[in-house]
Amino acid sequence: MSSVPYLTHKGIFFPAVASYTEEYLRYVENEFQLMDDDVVNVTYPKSGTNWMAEILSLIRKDGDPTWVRNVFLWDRVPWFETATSQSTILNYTPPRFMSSHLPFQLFPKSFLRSKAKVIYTVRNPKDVLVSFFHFSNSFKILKDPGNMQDFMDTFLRGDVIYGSWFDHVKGWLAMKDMPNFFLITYEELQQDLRGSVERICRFLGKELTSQQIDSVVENASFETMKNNKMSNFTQVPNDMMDHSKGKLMRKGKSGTWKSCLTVAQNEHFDRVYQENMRGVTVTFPWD
Ligand code: PPS
Repeated sequence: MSSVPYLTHKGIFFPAVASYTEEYLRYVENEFQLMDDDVVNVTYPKSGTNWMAEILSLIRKDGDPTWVRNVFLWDRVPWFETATSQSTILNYTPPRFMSSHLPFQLFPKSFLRSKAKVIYTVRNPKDVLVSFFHFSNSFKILKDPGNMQDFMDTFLRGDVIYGSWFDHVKGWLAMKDMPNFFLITYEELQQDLRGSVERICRFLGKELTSQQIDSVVENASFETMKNNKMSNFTQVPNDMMDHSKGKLMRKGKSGTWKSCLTVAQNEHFDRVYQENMRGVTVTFPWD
């Protein structure tokens, strides 16, 4: 396995590249001011972040796809924990739509004093594992995952960027009864994208016509996003991503873990899941 180093901040790994620094992560947690009209797309990695960013971009523009076809996704819904996004965020015309993979304990403290809205998308962790495994082979700022068994062990220990899936999800679920927090799953987006878009619009207080919602659904579909170079990561520089080894828009399906994990791996995963999720009252589509 390669030894790409990681930055460790408060026990959580981050890519060791210029955009992540301890100083900036401390600034984000303690000084970054969320505004009441901010909307933050929060996820654990590989859970549908870019999909939700595309949906939100389209909702923001009332279904008009011009913005998503002409501006990079990371400029439309910038990641606020990366120092390199700071100027985009400072120059963003409100309401700001931003993304974050931060666990709750590292999220801006100002959130608790604001009415900023968080949309938290969760995905079946077995599909997250598989998606993360493949992405780690192509995204050069991530450690070489080794084989699936190696990576499953690493993932279940939480020794991946942004920490343990279990801690991330349980940390954010503490917010589930707050009026400015919206919980949705990747699987719900898959099963009923239109209904999900309608629910997201209601949460955002945004009224779209039926045709505008049709346009959001059509332009946020896997096929359309896969062909949109502003959203599909094909324009990520080669020094960061080896495009011959993988892509962001890989399968876009639920349940692909079934053909990737052995029976024994699946049983082990289930045991670790049960232990870690004991006491969690939310029922997910995969439970
Ligand atoms: S990242 O790198 O953490 O920001 O990745 P993230 O965007 O969270 O997750 C990538 C997975 O989301 C899938 N994806 C989609 N699925 C269905 N429809 C649409 N429109 C869509 N857009 C992205 C993408 O294919 C990755 O999942 P896998 O299982 O690897 O295909």
